Amino acid sequence: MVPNLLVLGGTTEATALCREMAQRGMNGTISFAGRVARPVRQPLPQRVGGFGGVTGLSAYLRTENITHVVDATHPFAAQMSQNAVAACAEAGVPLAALTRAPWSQEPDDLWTSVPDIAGAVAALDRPAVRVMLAIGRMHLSLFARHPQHFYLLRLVDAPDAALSFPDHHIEVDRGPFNMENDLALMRAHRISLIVSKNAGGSGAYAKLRAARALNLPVIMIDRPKMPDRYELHEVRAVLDWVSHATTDLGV
Ligand code: 3Y8
Ligand code: NAP
Repeated sequence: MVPNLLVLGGTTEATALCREMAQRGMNGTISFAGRVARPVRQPLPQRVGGFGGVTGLSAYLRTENITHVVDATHPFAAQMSQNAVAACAEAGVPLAALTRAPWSQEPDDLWTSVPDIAGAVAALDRPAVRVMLAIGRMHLSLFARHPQHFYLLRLVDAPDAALSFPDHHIEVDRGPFNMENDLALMRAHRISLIVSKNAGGSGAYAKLRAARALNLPVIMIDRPKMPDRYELHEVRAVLDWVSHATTDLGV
């Protein structure tokens, strides 16, 4: 049986995997939720939009004759990862997650860890500061509870409606980011506090390097709990798994 992969994408690692698969002439499709207007062009065929829950995903696996699923979604995409575990079990398709280790605090880092986004909102219940809120768009409205702050918001797409923050600046940009730009951004807006998800990987780490250089405190949001699944951390390990998992299927 020739492998035919479904890569659940949306991360730097997913893109790297697709590039390697294309170079090897492997069959596969990368999937996006459709969260942003123009997902980055990928070297494999791509599909955009939800599957329709677990049943939709397991039906997709069958109709598209998917032989392996690689969940290379972001560590905060917990619902997609849960659905992938359930759908692959239902359809009897091998699943591996391509994920990255969480960032750990360096000696000069000034982190305060909070368990989730609500924890980050609660941590902003303080007199006015100038916050770089670099957690995207999906949960912004929760922070409107603290209008006393100035917010530097970094978004992949310009918002289609006015935001309810009285004092904010929107930076429309997509990563991967670099330290020089993030340093300049924090200086230009006189940032005194950063809010970040513990995304891991390299694409979003620049702001933490910049925060360290400027001795700025960071509210670090811990990752949501993930279901038990087979986890890998390197593209090469995924490709090895595909060949072995194929063999395990006896063909
Ligand atoms: C649609 C697909 C690649 C993938 C690149 C990575 C790195 C750059 C850094 C900051 C943090 C944030 C955000 C971020 C980064 C990579 C990676 C990563 C963080 C794209 C992409 C999609 C998304 C969705 C988007 C979320 C948002 C989160 C912006 C593509 C560009 C903040 C996560 O407007 C929205 O609705 C945006 C939604 C989910 C989190 C949120 O809650 O708003 N990612 N990001 C995916 C889909 O439709 O399935 O165009 O490439 C991908 C990338 N974004 O191939 O190089 O691997 O993490 N993405 C966070 O970490 O906090 C920005 O500003 O410092
Ligand atoms: P989520 O909350 O875990 O998933 C919500 C629903 O979105 C899923 O049930 C599924 O809908 C759909 N979905 C999610 N990822 C999908 C994918 N790759 N392909 C097809 N459908 C998908 O997901 P999220 O946190 O909104 O993340 C959405 C996308 O953005 C993912 O690709 C993720 O890798 C990327 N991303 C997220 C973050 C973040 O901070 N959350 C950061 C960077 C990149 P159905 O139930 O209908 O199938």
